[in-house]
Amino acid sequence: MRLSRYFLPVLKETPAEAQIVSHRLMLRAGMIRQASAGIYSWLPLGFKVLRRIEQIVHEEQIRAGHVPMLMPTLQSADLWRVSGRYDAYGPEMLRLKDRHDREMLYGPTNEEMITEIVANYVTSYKALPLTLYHVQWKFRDEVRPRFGVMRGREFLMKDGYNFDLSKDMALHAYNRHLVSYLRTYERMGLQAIPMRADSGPIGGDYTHEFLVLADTGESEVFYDAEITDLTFGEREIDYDSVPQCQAVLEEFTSRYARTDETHDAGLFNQIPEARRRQARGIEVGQIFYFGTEYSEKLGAFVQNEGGERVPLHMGSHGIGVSRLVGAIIEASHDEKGIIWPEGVTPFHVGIVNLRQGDSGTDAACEALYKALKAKGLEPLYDDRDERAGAKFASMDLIGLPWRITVGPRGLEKGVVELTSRRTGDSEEMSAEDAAARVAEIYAPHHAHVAAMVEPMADRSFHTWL
Ligand code: P5A
Repeated sequence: MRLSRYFLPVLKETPAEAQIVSHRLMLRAGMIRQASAGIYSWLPLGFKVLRRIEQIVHEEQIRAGHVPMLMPTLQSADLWRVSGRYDAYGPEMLRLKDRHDREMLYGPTNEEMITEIVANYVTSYKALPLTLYHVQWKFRDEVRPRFGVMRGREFLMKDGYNFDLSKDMALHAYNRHLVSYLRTYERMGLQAIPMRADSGPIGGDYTHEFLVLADTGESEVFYDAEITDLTFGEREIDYDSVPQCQAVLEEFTSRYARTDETHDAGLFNQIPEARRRQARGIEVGQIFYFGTEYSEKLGAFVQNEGGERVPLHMGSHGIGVSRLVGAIIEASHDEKGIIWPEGVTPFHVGIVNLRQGDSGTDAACEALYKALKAKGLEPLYDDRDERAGAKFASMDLIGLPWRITVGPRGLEKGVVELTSRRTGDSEEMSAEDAAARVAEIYAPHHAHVAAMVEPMADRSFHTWL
């Protein structure tokens, strides 16, 4: 993309209404614009990051064997009366009426709708196990929408629902989700710690929240410092394997890590004092197992192997896709702006032309731009007629992890400069070498996708490429 043809309305001033750094930077970097309280337009740069995050979520869900679909945002009140949640949900639910005076609502979640679908089509245990998910906008009329996309009223969520024959199988689905979430967050450059939590209006006995540690987080958390040494890394997990998923769950949940809702001071104090941590965190996901409550109410039963009619065991699993954009910025920025992890960056590399209009420099930038695109990368070429200082400031603000600077002085020596946004370190090299180096840096991120195309072909993965 050429910056002169893009829409990147960066702000010089710090917007007064934004209280936390991610909100300020998203406004300053021209990523979002508030439409009304807690409701945002996603401007091109913000939209690109949102899509990158969504893409990773899809890839990891599909890798875990879960099946994508799409349900509507508007739901009928009647469905929620069957589950009893129409009245229980309270003022957080946005209720509306259509022209025939039928009561509708903008879905805050989809347990009822998906259970109704499964109840209508799934009749035998042979169709199980089944996990369906979608990525769809939700609405929760939060009392205090704040911090930009972190606590929105309209927000994008990945929500998945498992249907299983027994509690044991549903707990395998729970573990499988925990494992896939760990991998999902790590690909986004985040450490998200699973913590014992409270189930709230979703209900159920088993639930973990995933928290990214940050001073601006809305949740108070207590944990054993050892947990922050754990990483999921490059391990290959067979998601169908009960013992493998169980082992990962145990590894990541055996140390003390709880939100304030489930905090137990007695247990916490048994951890050696030097390892006890009290901090704040951003909740970027939550998983639940809640048994047969929704299935019984909405009629989701199947015939088991013995021919008996039994209710399905269910759980639901959510990732805050739009909240993640803010959470990643909270975890990765400096005084100059955002620093995108390679996994989610809106563009792979920025090209800064130090002397726009100089025929030699322009030609070198054009050639580099084409060479990067030919390697499957998306460069953002700052071809505006601006001072070098202004170009650097914009690049630092929008946070692309790599920048290639092209100027007449370097070109005389046959070099450009490759700079890391994170460390600030620069290295001179030929334009060809710079393009090759950037391609190499991103190779592991692209390999995630390449490795999946073959085995996942039968699950229509290609539609997400
Ligand atoms: C699980 C999926 C559920 O709704 N039903 C379907 C279950 N869980 S949850 O914890 O309530 O939400 C899942 C994730 O959505 C994000 N989230 C929000 N993001 C931005 N603004 C909000 N107001 C908001 N509310 C929830 C969180 O990341 C949460 O973990």
